[in-house]
Amino acid sequence: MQTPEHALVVVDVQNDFCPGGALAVAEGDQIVPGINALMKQFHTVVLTQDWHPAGHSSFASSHAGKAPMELIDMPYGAQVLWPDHCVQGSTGAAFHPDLETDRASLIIRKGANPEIDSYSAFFENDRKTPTGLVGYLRNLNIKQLTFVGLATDFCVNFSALDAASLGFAVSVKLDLCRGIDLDGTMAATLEGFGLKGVALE
Ligand code: VGL
Ligand code: ZN
Repeated sequence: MQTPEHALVVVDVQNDFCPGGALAVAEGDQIVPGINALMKQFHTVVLTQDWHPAGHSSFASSHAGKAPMELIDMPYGAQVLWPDHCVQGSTGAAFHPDLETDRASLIIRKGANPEIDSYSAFFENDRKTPTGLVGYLRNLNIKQLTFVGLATDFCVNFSALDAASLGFAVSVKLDLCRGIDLDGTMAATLEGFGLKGVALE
């Protein structure tokens, strides 16, 4: 069992990020049994859930002439355009059916603002609008975070880096993550973890 000051954050283990889903991450479903086992070792488990309104600005379908995986400039910076995914209330937005969600004390939903995407569990992609997660964790005196989930190079990446910047001791359990790898994003993610002191397990 981990100490009460060490929480587990399970990022976006949702149907749309698993094989057969709208934004499938290769082998995304294979991490579910290991995450279920790992959750039993933590007093505090937080789940994140990508949760977009229909017509979200991160969807390629919301931009005439744009295809998924193209980049556009948003007021807050560059944004990858994605296939429609994790639409609020849809089956794709639901957690993988085998994920044991009962031990989670908090489910934090992100990406609900139609104008701003949110990869990180802490801040939207404008890098300043908070989700509220840091207040929850600090209120519980949590000092250390382990991240697992999907996708390694997007939501796990941004969440872990923000956690490190916020002063938590951070590790990522790579065997319980899977990535998208868009033009070298996996290599860049691993390099960033090294630079920011995010430990790899
Ligand atoms: C994610 C792309 C778009 C993720 C979410 O969970 O990594 N990636 N929305
Ligand atoms: Zn999303």
